[in-house]
Amino acid sequence: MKKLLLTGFEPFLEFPINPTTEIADTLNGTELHNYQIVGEVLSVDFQKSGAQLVEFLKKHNPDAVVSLGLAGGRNCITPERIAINCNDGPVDNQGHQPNGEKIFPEGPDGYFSKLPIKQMVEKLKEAGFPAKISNTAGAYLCNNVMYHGLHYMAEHKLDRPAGFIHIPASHALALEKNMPSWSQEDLLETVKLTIECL
Ligand code: PCA
Repeated sequence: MKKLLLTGFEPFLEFPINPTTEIADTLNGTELHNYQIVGEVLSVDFQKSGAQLVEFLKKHNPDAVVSLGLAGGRNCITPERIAINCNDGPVDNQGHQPNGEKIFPEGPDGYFSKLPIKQMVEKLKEAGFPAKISNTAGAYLCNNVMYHGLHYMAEHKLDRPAGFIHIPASHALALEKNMPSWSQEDLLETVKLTIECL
């Protein structure tokens, strides 16, 4: 059976709950569409998160990588098309705030996702879940982690599905912070459907 690394993030900024934490924890250790799922939760820390992902890639040597992040305010599931070589945005959980620096000074400007993002969007919509491709993952930790993963794949010449999917808030989070939200069950179901596309 193949192995899939599924990552979520811890809560950050004004969001006391990150629905991706629960998804990574729930699917950890399960079998899905011929993949053994290894779920891991990443910090929101410019100095640490990328290195954590790379450690998990080395430790688990997965056949596929799907990283999840919360996009508070988005109203649908958005597989990301591209990661850019830039750190920017608000403070991380350690109080660090980058200012547009490159993630890897010698790295390319960007990496395209190695996930079947079009098929994922089609599959989700067929199943009744609103979804669309996003052309920007921002420049915060989600972009940073996506870039780290794809950079590692490129450097090690690993041609494997890998990339990032942003998801909306869960209802539990929206009760704390008013924003568009989905049920945690639906969020979980959509992640399972995207894995089915691999
Ligand atoms: N979302 C943030 C970082 C962690 C998360 O879940 C982002 O979109 O960059």
